[in-house]
Amino acid sequence: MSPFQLTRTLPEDATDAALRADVLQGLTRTPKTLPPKWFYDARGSELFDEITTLPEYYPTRAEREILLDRAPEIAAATGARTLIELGSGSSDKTRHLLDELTGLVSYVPVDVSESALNGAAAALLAERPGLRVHALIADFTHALTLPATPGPRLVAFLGGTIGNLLPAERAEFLALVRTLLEPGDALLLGTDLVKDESVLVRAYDDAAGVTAAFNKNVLTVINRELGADFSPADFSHLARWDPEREWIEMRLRARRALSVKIPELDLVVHFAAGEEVRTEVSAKFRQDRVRDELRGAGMELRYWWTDGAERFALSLATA
Ligand code: AVJ
Repeated sequence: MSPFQLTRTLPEDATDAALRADVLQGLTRTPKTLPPKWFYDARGSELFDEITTLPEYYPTRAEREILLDRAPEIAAATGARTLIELGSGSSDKTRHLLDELTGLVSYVPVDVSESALNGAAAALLAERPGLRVHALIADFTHALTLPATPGPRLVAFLGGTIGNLLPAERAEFLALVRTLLEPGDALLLGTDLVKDESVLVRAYDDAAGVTAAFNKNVLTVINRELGADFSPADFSHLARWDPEREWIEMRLRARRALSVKIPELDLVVHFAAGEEVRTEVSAKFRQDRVRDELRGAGMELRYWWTDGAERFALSLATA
């Protein structure tokens, strides 16, 4: 059997249908919203990679520090023979973990991007001959059918991406993860932590303007995919901290009153001068909230690891 298998659980046109539905819904409601998953076309993924190298954007470095420090403990605590990574992208952040999980026989990266999966698998197979890679093209916020691979299994959801889900979506997602776990399996979860507002806002509104370009890229995606005529220059980038809900919101604010045609949806969208579209929520956590939400989904927090500056946490939970 080939060491690499790719399984598509999403129809080829699923992305298209989902984008249309999200844009129609999001731009015809008040206040207007767009889901963050549409940032990540090839250009958006490139901009995100650039964000992770910015001096202001600490989460990637903080998580890497924890993974480097704790990978041996994670390997010992889980004895994982299969690693399932949700939203694996380029699998870069998993490398330290893979290096330490010496008993690993199967790696199951799950992502909506086929190109990311192929690239990641090729790199890994070169480094780890003998490892079986079973890549899944799937939207992990919906049901997941996993390949039959040996346990114990470790499910990893890194980067703090869980913060992009709203509380109800988070509960639903964690309940889905719980259904993937058999006795002896574990979840490794990355969460960004609540901290000083100015540090958080700078991380989402960097001096070089990379995050602004990333935010506006969603307009370019809608132009290309749905024939819309957004001028990104008509919008300004905003990052706001919501102290009650403890999340960062990214928004795009119309600099003047304007209308945008979206031919593929037979839609004209009007923006008032100063009107804002929420494009991303990035929730920040405290240990209590992580423990409570895991427990609400039938899991128990076993380990809580932070970087030295306590900016980011990795949680290990079991069923
Ligand atoms: C990839 C979802 C973890 O929320 O910090 C970076 C995306 N948005 N800068 C985050 C993002 C703006 C990032 N995640």
